[in-house]
Amino acid sequence: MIADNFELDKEIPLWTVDPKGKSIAQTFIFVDFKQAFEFMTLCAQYAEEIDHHPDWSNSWNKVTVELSTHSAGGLTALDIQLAKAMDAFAFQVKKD
Ligand code: H2B
Repeated sequence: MIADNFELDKEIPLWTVDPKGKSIAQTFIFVDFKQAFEFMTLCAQYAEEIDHHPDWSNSWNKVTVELSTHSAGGLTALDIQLAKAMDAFAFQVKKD
C-alpha cells in the first residue's frame, strides 16, 4: 500500500484521492467518441502489458476512471504508474 504521506498531489495532480486513500479517480474529456476510444485503446494495451487494469466507464466523449489495486485492497505503485501513463495517453490523443 502507498504510504499515507505519499505526495500524490505532486506526483499526479490531476487525480483525486478518495477520502480513505484507497483509490484515485479522474474524468477525462475528449472532443468526441472517436478520440475517447483511441485513449481507451492505448490504455487497454498498456494495462495488459503491466497486468494492471482500470475500473472505468465511457459516455461518448467522457471516460471516468478509478484506479485501485484490487488484490491489495488499496493503492499501490502500479496505480500511480497506470495513472501517469493514462495522463500521457490523454495528452497524446488530444494533440493528434
Ligand atoms: N488490476 C487491478 N487494478 N488490480 C488487481 O489486483 C489486478 C488487476 N490483478 N489486473 C490482476 C489483473 C490479476 O487479477 C491477474 C490474475 O494478474
